Amino acid sequence: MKIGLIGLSNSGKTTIFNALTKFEVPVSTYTNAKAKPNLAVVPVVDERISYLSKMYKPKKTTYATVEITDFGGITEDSARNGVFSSSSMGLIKNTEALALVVRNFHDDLMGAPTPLQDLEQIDVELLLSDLVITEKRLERIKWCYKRGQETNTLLLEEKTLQKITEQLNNNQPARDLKLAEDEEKSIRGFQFLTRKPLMVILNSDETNFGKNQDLLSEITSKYKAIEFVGNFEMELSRLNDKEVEIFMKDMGIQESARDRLTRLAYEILGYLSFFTVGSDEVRAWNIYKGMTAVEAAGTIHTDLAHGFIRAECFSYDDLMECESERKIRDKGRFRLEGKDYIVSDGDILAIRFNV
Ligand SMILES: Nc1nc2c(ncn2[C@@H]2O[C@H](COP(=O)(O)OP(=O)(O)OP(=O)(O)O)[C@@H](O)[C@H]2O)c(=O)[nH]1
Ligand SMILES: [Mg+2]
Repeated sequence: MKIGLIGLSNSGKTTIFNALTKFEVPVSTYTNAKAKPNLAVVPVVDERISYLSKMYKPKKTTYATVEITDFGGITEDSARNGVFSSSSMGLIKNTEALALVVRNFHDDLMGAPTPLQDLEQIDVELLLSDLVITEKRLERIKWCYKRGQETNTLLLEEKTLQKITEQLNNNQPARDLKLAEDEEKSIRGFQFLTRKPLMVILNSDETNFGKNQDLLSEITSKYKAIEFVGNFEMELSRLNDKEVEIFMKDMGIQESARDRLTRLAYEILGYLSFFTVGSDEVRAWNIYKGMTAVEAAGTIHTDLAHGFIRAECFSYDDLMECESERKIRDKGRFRLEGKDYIVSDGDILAIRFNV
């Protein structure tokens, strides 16, 4: 799972990146536009995996991972000059979801926070950035037509890009546009920013954290959102577990920043986890909700999908209840599932296949 942290300059992206990753990238009030994005891969802490690992005692335990990238700030009018530098743009295209960091703390240089205006500004910049792409490409397609290259593929791409352009011109993100499968395919290469799933991170101050219900409900009328207290949570990542627990309770934080972020990311991406277990490895895998057993097999290895025979399956909850695989069988909770079985969150799968 790959998530990109974006937002206006000085909204606290790097601070939150540090809180999420326990990295210690320097934060500063002076934006360095040339700064390279920061990148970290962190495990998704899932107590189910920890438990399975205790039970199966495998040689190796593999958690699912989140790749977090902290991009440079978006500045006013940056869409026309490129919201992101071309090297950042390459990285951002690879992210699956965007986490938009919005400043909700007083800053000596920037003054009082204006989260709703900031949110609107980023929205506009992202829309414009996509519009620049559609317009450039549409011009290019026209040029191809003039040279007699009027293929069906190009016609379809043109039609789709026109739809997107219209959507963006109406101030609507491309993600809200329903596209047919072939239309979707025709524009896949562009990775429009407003087509990526988006969440908002309201980055609040120690003094106002937890007291922003009105603001949050206004934001959540449009986006999925969570509130962080960036500076504080960055400091937490430098303390030991016992201290962290006390400080979090003090601030009224239920779960670590990383856990809150990954939970929301699973939700906006429509992800679920299934597990594979054994004496070699206990491992968590992410797939989209609605994926079938054969698709799940394919995420493990393409050979497993090609040679798929069946999936042997039981649920984590059944294992908790029955306490052993044998009792699961005794109780008739052990299932044999075919290709089209829709995998559920917490399924434990063993794929049988022919090579
Ligand atoms: N009071 C307060 N200050 C914060 C918080 N988060 C970040 N800051 C401060 O805001 C300034 C900018 O923080 P960064 O994390 O560097 O912001 P950024 O979004 O990465 O900035 P750019 O990379 O320049 O776009 C620093 O001085 C931080 O200490 C917060 O939650 N509360
Ligand atoms: Mg930064």
